[in-house]
Amino acid sequence: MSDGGVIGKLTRTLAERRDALSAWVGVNDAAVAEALAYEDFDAVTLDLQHGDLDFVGASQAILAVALAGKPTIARIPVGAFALASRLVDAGAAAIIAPMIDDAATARRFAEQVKFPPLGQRSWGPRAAQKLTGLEGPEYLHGANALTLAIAMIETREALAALDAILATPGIDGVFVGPNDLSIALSRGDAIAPDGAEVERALVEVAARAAAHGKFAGLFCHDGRRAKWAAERGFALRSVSSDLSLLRAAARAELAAAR
Ligand code: 3PY
Ligand code: MG
Repeated sequence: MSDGGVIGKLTRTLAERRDALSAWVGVNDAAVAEALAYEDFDAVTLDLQHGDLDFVGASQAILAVALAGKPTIARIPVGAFALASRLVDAGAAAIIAPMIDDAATARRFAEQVKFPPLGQRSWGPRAAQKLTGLEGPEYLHGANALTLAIAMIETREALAALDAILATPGIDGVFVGPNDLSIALSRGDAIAPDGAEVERALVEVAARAAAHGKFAGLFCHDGRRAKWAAERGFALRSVSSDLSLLRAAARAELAAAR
């Protein structure tokens, strides 16, 4: 019986090491995800909410990342739960859903990622069977444990409903969006992802997730923040983004050249 192949790697890393660093990609070209996959990341996240990625581009990127031996996480646009099903069929190991504000929305999301009896995912795991090494009934029975549904916590409503979201069947973990959370906490006044209000909320999110036996994740704009977050109990952290890395490298080389 397969251990879940490249898709199963994400679940194993989170369960065994509680430490997964993900690249963050918005460019709709598999070559970008592929290049980052060959660096020492544990996973690559494709951003279909704020990046240019579309479904076909994401499907191709998932395969390129898999060839590098890494699992892919996909972030869907707000409420695009049908797309979550298509992305797990295409071989995404996890889906991050933004702006999950209550248990009912968390449930609707998880239902599209998980097969019955846990959810209502429809059968059609095109690339997912190959990438898990599980076929037919083996995939049907193994997929729910290998394919993660991750709810984003980035509003006041989500913080208020945190326990209910974490207790939702099929939700495997939560992922904080510190930019939106800071906008919400300041009532539209500021973008302060590293501010004191967000940091207070992060302590609470990590503690509540641990109490529910689920993992917490954080969007981190750089490696230093990702290390800081690990020390505060965030198992899954993104590190910078494709375009930020490109611009930072350009600035560094130009400074060296001048
Ligand atoms: C946020 O910080 O709000 C995010 O969603 C990260 O992309
Ligand atoms: Mg956000």
